[in-house]
Amino acid sequence: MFKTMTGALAASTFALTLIAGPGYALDEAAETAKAAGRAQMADYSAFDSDGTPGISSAEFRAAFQRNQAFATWDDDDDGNLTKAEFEAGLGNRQERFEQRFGENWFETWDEDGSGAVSETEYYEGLHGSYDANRDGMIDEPEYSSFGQDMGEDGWFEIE
Ligand SMILES: [Ca+2]
Ligand SMILES: [Ca+2]
Ligand SMILES: [Ca+2]
Ligand SMILES: [Ca+2]
Repeated sequence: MFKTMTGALAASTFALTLIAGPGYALDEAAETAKAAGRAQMADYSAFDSDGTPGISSAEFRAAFQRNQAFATWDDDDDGNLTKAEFEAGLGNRQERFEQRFGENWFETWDEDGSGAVSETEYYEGLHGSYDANRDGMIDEPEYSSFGQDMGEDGWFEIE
């Protein structure tokens, strides 16, 4: 009885290996590429591109435009994010998002009060939110919060 079970187990494990094998390799390659992309995005110097200390709003936008979060969350493709689109995109990360940016993040980012966050408002709002000391620049310690949010299970971990 024991022997039969072991045999059955071995056979099923073998079958699983056959099925999962090539797919796993592909997944792994995709994961490696993703991780490389993330590492590049998570590199402070990739953002601070102009040689002046800190990441200005323009530098932030230039580098972060490659992140797909805005386009992914913009469900109706109108170039604006409503609060509902943010919430749908964030899913269960919404609470941590609010902890990071404060309760009034949407009102703050929606600078013209249109009820939606345009792409410009989005990059400027984000830049302002990470600029904790409000000196107009994201320095390296401030950037570390941003790095976390781009990292694994962060809301910007979108490829
Ligand atoms: Ca700079
Ligand atoms: Ca939209
Ligand atoms: Ca707006
Ligand atoms: Ca700052």
